[in-house]
Amino acid sequence: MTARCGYAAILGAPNAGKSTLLNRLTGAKLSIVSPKAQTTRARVLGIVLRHEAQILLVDTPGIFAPRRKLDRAMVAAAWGGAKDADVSLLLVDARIGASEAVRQIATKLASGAGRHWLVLNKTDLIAVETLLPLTATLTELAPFERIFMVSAATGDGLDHLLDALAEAMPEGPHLYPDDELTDLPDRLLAAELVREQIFLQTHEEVPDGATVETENFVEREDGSVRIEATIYVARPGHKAILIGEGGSRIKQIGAKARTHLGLLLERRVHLFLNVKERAGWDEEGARLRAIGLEDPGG
Ligand SMILES: Nc1nc2c(ncn2[C@@H]2O[C@H](COP(=O)(O)OP(=O)(O)OP(=O)(O)O)[C@@H](O)[C@H]2O)c(=O)[nH]1
Ligand SMILES: [Mg+2]
Repeated sequence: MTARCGYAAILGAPNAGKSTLLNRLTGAKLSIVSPKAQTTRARVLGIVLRHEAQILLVDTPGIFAPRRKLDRAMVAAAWGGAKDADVSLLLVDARIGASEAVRQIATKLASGAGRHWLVLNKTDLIAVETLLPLTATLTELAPFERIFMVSAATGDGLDHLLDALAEAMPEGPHLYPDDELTDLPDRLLAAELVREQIFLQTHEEVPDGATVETENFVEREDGSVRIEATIYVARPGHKAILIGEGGSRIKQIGAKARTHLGLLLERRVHLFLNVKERAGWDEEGARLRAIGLEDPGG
């Protein structure tokens, strides 16, 4: 068999299940997931080996109407993911269907070059009869080459999707070692897992206004790793919420993040968290670059 290797970008509205899909397909928790929209902020690469093909899956931030500089950088990163892809998957939450946001993304995707596939997700939550009319509506907006119905949560339909992706990858040598899962540095994975707990343990405004940066990452002689991370919050009140009564919240955030990180890095982790107030961090180029985004300017 010939070696194949290529990029498949996962695009869609916020909360469609893009990161859940990436994690399920790679079998690792590479991209953070939460029930809240706009969880993913930068591109996350997941490397999947299927038959002779290396499929480089790119999870992207959900596409929405941007406000802050941070938002604009996120949306630019999502479309950037599509630009370089051999196949772009439009992932749609089948329960929500052809919302205005989904229609806009489908139309813009269709106007660009490359191959576009439609993937209806969360099929575990809805009646099958609703899928055909939804497919008809969306294919009218964009001429999708192929259509898949999956559940990223249960794994339904994913074997079929992976086989199709493997076949669609262009011939060529593998770009990454086959046993690698991602190109994300451990420091960034650590910061992301802390951010995930902020999404899961506090309310909308707090995670939306927070960013996490790893300041120190030291491998110790006993094989464990010592990590110091800073959480920046945009609003004064948010620092107190994150710390919680007697430090209880920040302790819980750290404990959960440490467990997930230990599993991912396969070693013992000592995690120390700092919370700092920094109004306007979401307009700062340096803060955006620290989480893997490009400064969109302006
Ligand atoms: N029932 C069900 N829930 C799902 C499925 N896929 C994802 N979810 C849930 O949908 C929510 C959003 O999932 P994410 O993977 O974070 O969505 P996303 O598209 O990456 O979201 P953003 O990063 O904000 O753009 C989470 O609560 C997931 O558990 C699915 O197939 N079935
Ligand atoms: Mg995501």
